[in-house]
Amino acid sequence: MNNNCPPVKKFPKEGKQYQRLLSLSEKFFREFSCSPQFYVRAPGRVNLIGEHVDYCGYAVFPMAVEQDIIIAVATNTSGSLNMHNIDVGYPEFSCDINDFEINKNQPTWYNYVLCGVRGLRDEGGIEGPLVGLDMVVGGNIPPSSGLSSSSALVCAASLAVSHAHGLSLTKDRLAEICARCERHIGTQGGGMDQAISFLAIKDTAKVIEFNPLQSVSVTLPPGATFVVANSLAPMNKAANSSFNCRVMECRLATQIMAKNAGLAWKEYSTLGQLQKILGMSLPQMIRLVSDTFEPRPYSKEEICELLGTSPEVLNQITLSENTRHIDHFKLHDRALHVFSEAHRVWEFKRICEELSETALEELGRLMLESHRSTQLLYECSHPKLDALVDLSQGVAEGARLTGAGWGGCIVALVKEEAVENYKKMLREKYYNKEPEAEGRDINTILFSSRPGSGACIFVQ
Ligand code: ADP
Ligand code: NG1
Ligand code: MG
Repeated sequence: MNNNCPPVKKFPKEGKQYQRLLSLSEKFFREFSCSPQFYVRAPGRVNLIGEHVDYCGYAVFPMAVEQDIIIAVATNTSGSLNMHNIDVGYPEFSCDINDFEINKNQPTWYNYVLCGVRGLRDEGGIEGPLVGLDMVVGGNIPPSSGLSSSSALVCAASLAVSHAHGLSLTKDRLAEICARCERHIGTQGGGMDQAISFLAIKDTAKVIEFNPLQSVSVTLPPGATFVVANSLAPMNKAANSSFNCRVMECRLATQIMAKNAGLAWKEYSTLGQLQKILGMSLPQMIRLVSDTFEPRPYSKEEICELLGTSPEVLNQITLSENTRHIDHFKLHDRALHVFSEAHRVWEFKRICEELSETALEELGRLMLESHRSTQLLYECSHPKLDALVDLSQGVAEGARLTGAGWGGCIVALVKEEAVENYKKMLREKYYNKEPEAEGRDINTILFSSRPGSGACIFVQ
């Protein structure tokens, strides 16, 4: 193993992590009558800025959170994959590790594990059949909240398969394989979640670029605290077509602009690819969007006319299975969001590096602009997320939805000395009035987050 591979760490001797590993080990013994051979851990993430741009080929700015998925693992000789979960809400599941189907219409928890296993089976370079695995999964990332619990589960599962087969895959390679894995469950995401889960380094956020995957650590300004607040409106991305519809709207905008530029439109699928070939700056792309599209929805027939193609070809070349039924697409607003958000990511990085006296205010302003763009142009916010962002104004430096949206969490930038006051304000004005918060431990739904470390393996 080298430094580029997920580190193998000694089983901790005390602390919260130790307690969690211990309870996984005990449950493992109860279910399988033996001890786990090793444990894998993959963290969730909070994206600070750069939303819905990764699948368009643009850089994002996430940091790993402390919360994670841990899986206790041992090989078996039966060739089966047996999964249990510490949380009894996730029922046990078994299948043949070399012969299973992933049901796209059913985003049940074990399907995410299967996505990770499938990714390694297809691309890990394992010769012959996979060895059977027994697993107990335990996680503390709030699910369906935009903190990427699903990808943490996928990444942990693939790391389990990789370690069980003695592979030495680098973090980059694992991130690339896992970025494609979740597509087996239907979501056409871009790779941010998997990249940060493997590449995160404690105490720094990362700017991550794609095609090829590259990342640089960025130190956040001193005194900047990022507070995550869960709106408690859940959103399972794989359960409907809203997420993929946005991916397709960006793809359709790309193809129409490519066609207008005299390019072979079928060869272009991301706005980033198009920008590159046109050799234009982001502000120029923003102007091109306004010159090309009107802010109204375009019907599928009209899009076919603009591309000079038929609905059948569009279904086949452009649209995902779960977006073929959609008859209207917004192109202007979606593309405008992507290009302006991509620009904000570089601005955010520049401000972190230049560290002027007004850095926190400037970062906060970008975060608020980003939120308004997701709310008004990308239409992926939720009234509860908007309420949290509005409440944050004046107390936090800025706030925005994080992750895919349509529910889930916001992230707020708060000056260190204002954090207690900010949390108190949200407790009084939001959580005390929110029925879903009743009986919940407030520390699991409203918490400050420091940049955490990336995926690893624990051995005893
Ligand atoms: P997000 O990635 O934003 O948290 P998703 O909707 O993409 O939300 O994924 C959430 C799904 O991930 C859950 O419905 C569940 O199937 C799975 N999941 C999350 N945490 C766990 C866990 N601790 N154990 C098993 N499955 C989990
Ligand atoms: P979450 O928040 O985990 O649903 C999704 C995508 C990301 C990215 C963000 C929006 C997956 C696995 N994740 O994240 O790639 O596109 O939305 O910025 O599809
Ligand atoms: Mg997810």
